[in-house]
Amino acid sequence: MKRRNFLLAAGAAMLPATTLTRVMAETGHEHHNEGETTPGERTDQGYMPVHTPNGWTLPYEMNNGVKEFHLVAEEIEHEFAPGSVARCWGYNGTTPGPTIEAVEGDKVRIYVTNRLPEYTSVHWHGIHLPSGMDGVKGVTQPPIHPGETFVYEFELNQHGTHMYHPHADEMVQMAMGMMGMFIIHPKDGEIEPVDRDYAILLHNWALHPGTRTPDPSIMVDFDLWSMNSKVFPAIDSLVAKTGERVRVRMGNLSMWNHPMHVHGVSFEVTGSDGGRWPREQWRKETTEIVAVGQTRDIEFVAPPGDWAFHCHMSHHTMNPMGHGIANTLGVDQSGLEDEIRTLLPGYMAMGEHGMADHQDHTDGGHMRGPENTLPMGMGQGPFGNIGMGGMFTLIKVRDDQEPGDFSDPGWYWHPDGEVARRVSSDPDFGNPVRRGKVAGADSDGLPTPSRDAHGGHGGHGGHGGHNGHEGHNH
Ligand SMILES: [Cu+2]
Repeated sequence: MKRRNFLLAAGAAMLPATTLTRVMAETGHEHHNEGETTPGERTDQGYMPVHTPNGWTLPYEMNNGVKEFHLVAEEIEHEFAPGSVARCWGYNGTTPGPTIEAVEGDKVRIYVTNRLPEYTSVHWHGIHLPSGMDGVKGVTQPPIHPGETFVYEFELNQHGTHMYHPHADEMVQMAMGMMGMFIIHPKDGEIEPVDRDYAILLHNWALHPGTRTPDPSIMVDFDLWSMNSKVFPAIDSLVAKTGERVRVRMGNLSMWNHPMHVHGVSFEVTGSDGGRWPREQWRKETTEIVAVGQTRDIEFVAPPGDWAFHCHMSHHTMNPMGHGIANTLGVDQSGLEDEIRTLLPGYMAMGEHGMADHQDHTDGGHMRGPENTLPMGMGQGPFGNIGMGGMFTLIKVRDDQEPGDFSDPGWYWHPDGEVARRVSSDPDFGNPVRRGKVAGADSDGLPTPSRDAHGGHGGHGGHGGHNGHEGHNH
């Protein structure tokens, strides 16, 4: 029995690769490093391996010039963030499955063993291959039934950021987490070398409050928005040394497009599953939509600081919330709260001033919330609660982060005078220029902009009133 098979049989397949390596070291057995890569160190083939935050890269074995990989489709227990654990489906013990890495020109042989309760298949998304290796159940191959192992073999004739996922009962299998990244490095090296290469798979989940299994029938009302199947604050930070060239490869196998935004830099969009684009096609952006089924590579030179990196769909940076509930913004619910408490002891009305108070109540222990369900926003920063969750993480860039060191450096220490600060606690401070009708004591409470700022007041009769800008004209 091969060493690797022994470990898999011992249940080590449930452990992340780093743990697996440690287990191997601790057992004192000799093990070869073939196919295991270290982010930050170039491989024998000359490429810089990718780093998959919260994830790992699948080791391979060379067999007569062919790179052999082995994927196991199986049910797993997955934690989205502390306080939310679900029964999901993935590969080799994780969702997303391990990242597969290879080089243009490589011959690959990928074994797929099915340990799910239903059939499956694997489609190699964006990769050029013989039709019969394309993994569409019923079209190009029979199903891989539970207990069976199929083999896929093809030669890689392209480079770029690709993905893998089933094309068999895919509504269920994708909703349960079956997906992974497939990175092919160019055989002739990069136009411009990168120092850090990150791979992130975007996904959505309908893990309804109080439940433990994702609901595959949901089409729009998702509860969790994830990077590599984790939600903030459990998503690893992306780290870099000041001045390093960072590439972030993003794939999207969710049901929504995600406009991914990086603070602090204008990045260049440099590639996709079509490969790294020619230089003249690179374009500057600060937000790039990664549409469903697409991959996009972005690159930037890292400036020092803590920089938010997130989807710009505002709901995608929140955690589970009720759908289809009444809008309570600006509504005094104090009477209602007492009535509901007679039916639901402990009920707490919220949302009158926005939902920011939700996290304070949850953190303060006033409100327990449903079992196995995260608060809408969670995570503590150096300045208090972080008002975002879901598809959100930080890019942490430090002058003294060693090349190849991917450990989290903690919070940024801002130089003196470089943090936004309070200069007044007076709401009337500074006489700012304003237009429109401001909600207040003499209004009906609705902050409706006035459409007749010039019409209804008998001309420019020298009134200052709410229209402060007119004062500047005199
Ligand atoms: Cu999004």
